[in-house]
Amino acid sequence: MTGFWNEKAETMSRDETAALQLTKLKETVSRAYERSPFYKAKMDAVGVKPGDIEMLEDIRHLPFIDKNDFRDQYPLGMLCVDRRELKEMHMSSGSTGSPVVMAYNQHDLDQWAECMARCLYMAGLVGGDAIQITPSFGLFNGGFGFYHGARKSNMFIIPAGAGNTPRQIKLMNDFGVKGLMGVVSYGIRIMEVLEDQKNEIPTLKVGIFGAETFSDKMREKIENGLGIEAFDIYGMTETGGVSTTGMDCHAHSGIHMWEDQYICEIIDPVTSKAVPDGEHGEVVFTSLNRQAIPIIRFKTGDLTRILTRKKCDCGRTSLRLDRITGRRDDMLIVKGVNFFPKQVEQALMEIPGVCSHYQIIIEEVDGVKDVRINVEAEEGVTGFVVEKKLKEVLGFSPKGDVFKPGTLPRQEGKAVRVFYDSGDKKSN
Ligand code: DLL
Repeated sequence: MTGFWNEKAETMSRDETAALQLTKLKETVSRAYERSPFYKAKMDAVGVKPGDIEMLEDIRHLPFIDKNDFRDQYPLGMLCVDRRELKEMHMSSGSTGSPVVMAYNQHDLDQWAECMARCLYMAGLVGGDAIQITPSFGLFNGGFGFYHGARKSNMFIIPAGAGNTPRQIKLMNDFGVKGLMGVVSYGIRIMEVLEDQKNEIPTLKVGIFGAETFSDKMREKIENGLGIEAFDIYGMTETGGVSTTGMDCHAHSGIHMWEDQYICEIIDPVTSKAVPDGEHGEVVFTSLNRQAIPIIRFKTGDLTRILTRKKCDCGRTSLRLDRITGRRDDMLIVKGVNFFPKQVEQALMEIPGVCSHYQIIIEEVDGVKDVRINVEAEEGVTGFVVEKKLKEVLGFSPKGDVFKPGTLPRQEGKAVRVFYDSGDKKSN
């Protein structure tokens, strides 16, 4: 399908984008400074005033914020509008500390719906199509994010929420669902149950997944298992939720960032200095069109790179981000080798007969760390095969244990892949 949800916004020239960003940046910084004691104190501490923003590059003089600021300002310390204007809130708890809250006035809900509507249209879903939303409807932004965008796009919404996979499959078949929305691990779950049932969903054409990293191989597996084209949707509580920071198009050559809505910078996670396009680093977002809780230079913790600022084959002109490698705090260091869970996944998925569920166990004996990989696989796949493949990819040999399909534990919501032998677990 060709065309755009918002042609003007999605195809503007680089110069037009830059001009719009500068105007919106000045507005956002002024509003934040005038209305939020939090932002005023932040800017005063580094001696920057809104009037100092004269060109886009001046963004580099503004201070960063991060998750800790959100936590310290719990519940509504960062608010820039009257509390009585608020219409909705979402919250992420993460694994540690106070929760992160994002609040919305009507303008912000409209902005969220606009970002999602662009994503849905980009995936080939149009008004009247039946879509099933499987992330939970609650404080997690996933369920409602898809909902607001699908309402704006006039779709037929099946708000299934999380869990009860056999019922999800029945609903998709009974109502002729064309688009499935979910966190990546739930896409995998549906695929497994379909396989067990020797069932299929003939009407299903499109899957939109995110909230977790997934390797290209895993994407391929999901596409084949569900008979769909899978899209990688990005977003987070702090930017305003799923879809706000973009999705890939049919060309699957990077995530189209909505640049009229956000400025994206990539910085070195250690020095916080900007890195050139193409180099990996931490993603930093500044919102340009959000009122209740704008974000200015929010360090996401997510690692990736800017692939290109060139026009895409689809006609969109926004910069494209590479798919997310992992979070800064997900990087594992074992025997001097740094790696991300996604690399382990990519390697495992290349072994014929290996299924989609795995665990990375970090064991520590006498202060020395080691890794064990538990993976589900068909008969015939041995621990030796797994170890050999991982050695090729990681450069050292973790122990590999093979389990029968369906025997490793599953979680609802985002999957937990990394476990520590003390019994702690770390989500990724
Ligand atoms: O996970 C929003 C979402 C819901 C996205 C449903 C896609 C689908 P949070 O719970 O605040 O919000 O978690 C945000 O999840 O900083 C990334 O680390 C990770 N994440 C989100 N999308 C992707 C993705 C939702 N497409 C955090 N690929 C972010 C990899 C992702 N990681």
